[in-house]
Amino acid sequence: LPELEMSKQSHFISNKSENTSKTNLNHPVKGQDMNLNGKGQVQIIKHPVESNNTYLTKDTGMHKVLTLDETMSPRDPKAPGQFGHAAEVPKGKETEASQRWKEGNFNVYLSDLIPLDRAIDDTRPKGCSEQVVHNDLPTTSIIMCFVDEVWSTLQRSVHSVLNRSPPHLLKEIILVDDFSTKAYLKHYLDKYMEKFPKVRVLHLKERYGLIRARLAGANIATGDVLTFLDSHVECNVGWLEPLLERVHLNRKKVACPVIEVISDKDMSYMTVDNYQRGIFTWPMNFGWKPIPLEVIKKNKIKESDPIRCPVMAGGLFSIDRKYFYELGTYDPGLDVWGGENMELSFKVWMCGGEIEIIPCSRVGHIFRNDNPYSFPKDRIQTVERNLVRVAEVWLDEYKDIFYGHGTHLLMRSSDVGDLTQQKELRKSLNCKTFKWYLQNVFPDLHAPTVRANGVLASVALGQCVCVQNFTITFETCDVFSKNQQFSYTWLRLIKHQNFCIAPVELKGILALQPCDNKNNNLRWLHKSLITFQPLLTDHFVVEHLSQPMCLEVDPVHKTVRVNSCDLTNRYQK
Ligand code: LR7
Ligand code: MN
Repeated sequence: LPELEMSKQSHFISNKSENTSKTNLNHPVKGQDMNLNGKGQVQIIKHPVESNNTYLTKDTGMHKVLTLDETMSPRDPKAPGQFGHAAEVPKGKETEASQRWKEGNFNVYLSDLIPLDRAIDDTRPKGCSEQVVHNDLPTTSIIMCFVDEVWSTLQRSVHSVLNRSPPHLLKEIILVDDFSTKAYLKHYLDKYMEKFPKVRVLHLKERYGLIRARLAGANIATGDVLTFLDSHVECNVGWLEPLLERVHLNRKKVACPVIEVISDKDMSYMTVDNYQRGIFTWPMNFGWKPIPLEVIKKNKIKESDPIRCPVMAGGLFSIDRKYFYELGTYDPGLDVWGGENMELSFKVWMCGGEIEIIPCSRVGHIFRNDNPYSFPKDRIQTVERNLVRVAEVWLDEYKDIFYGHGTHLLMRSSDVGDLTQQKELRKSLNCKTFKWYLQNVFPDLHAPTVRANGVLASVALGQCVCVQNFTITFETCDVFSKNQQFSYTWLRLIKHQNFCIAPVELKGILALQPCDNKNNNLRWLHKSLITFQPLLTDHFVVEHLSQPMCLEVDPVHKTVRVNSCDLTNRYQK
């Protein structure tokens, strides 16, 4: 994360017009006291667009992206945190600051200290300020939901949208209060936001969780495009038009800004590396992965070019409102937090859309180590349950990879709710398979449908397990022999065709049973035991998952049995 630099102001459209007759006055008159929390006035920017629309009537039907940011010459350039710099807790206030950390799991004290409308550096890559967009872009509704968000942080999020979005494109900001407990959100929020005609507040009567809260916001939205944001963000200059431009070009594009980092410790605004794709690793953990340098070079990808992403981070994106509903929105069965970004990403790609990161659009987000609000049920179980719903609906035969990577294995049978509607939806939308997604959208994901394929060789016998007439015996190893072929599945079954090795002995011979993914009794662990005895290094055993029993060669009958695990026993290797 490179050190922040003060940016040049040359390419910002500054508002020299003093014309005050306006129809689209979302902002209170300059000079009116907005200081409701004692931290100095908020600078309310009057955009040239409001008084002068001539820039929209160029012959080309296009105009240069509007940056509309007077906060680059802020009222108080010396204020702490200004220009996105790190702020410091004053001497003697350290205890207070550390006590207040838990209000939001970040430095709440500093958030209260820095201006609500502070300037941040223009971190857009080269070329962005010169980019042109259509004059007839769609309007957008901003939807921000929150539960017990820190007041100054919520205000700053709203002001950054108001100050840095072209007013004619900003239809409304919908604040969805997800049944917060804090008094200021119950009583004070509405009063403060009344001053901004475009801001609407929706108080939910019970805790909906972020997924259903977003849906409640979407249901009352009137803009052409829905733009979802977290409630602890700062939108950077020119952030909105590049997102709307993509949706305008193709209504099935879902556009995400680059998410930059607002430090939880000192509130500094830090830019991030370019060329990052949103990806996931098993078991469906979201992450970032850089595009390899040779790919960038070969394809002459510019820093400002949109980046197609297998998945989105989740919190910040623009989507055509009607398209969002055509897709069936989110699975409303997802609870509280987590997994919804995977769900929407798979749905978009597999059902004909695209997900892109737009480098010319940048929004800062406070990254925290822990959720600052409580979960109605256990947090981990909530997220896992959501992910299981996603896996069951979207992953097809690949879902076992997901199950095989986590503790999800045992979650499976537990209640994840009814999925018929979601499965029907997928059918009625005629969505493509997960296999298609892997081949076309995320080819670099390692996704073999089984853990391993091959033979089961006994070190002691120097022979391989083979299946003849439904009995298990040994013969000379032959990797091409069909009878010796086994696969070891993600659900830990040892599978030969449709039969699996079971820890049950019939007449001294280990049984083969029809495979059943739900049968815990069929699961085995392929364990590599590293010991300090040279002969035993890489001693592989096959241990039953729930009983402490290992597969063992019965040399007399030339078959396999189970016995208590014994590291020194060569017949178990
Ligand atoms: O019950 C809830 N009700 C809510 O309204 C729980 C949360 N919320 C609100 C909350 O106040 C916040 O504004 O929902 C928003 C997101 O919650 P966070 O900020 O606790 O989530 P996060 O930033 O830790 O996590 C990311 O993953 C989430 C998974 O469900 C959501 O998709 C978040 O929007 C998402 N955030 C981002 O994508 C920002 C970048 C993070 C990364 C990578
Ligand atoms: Mn967040």
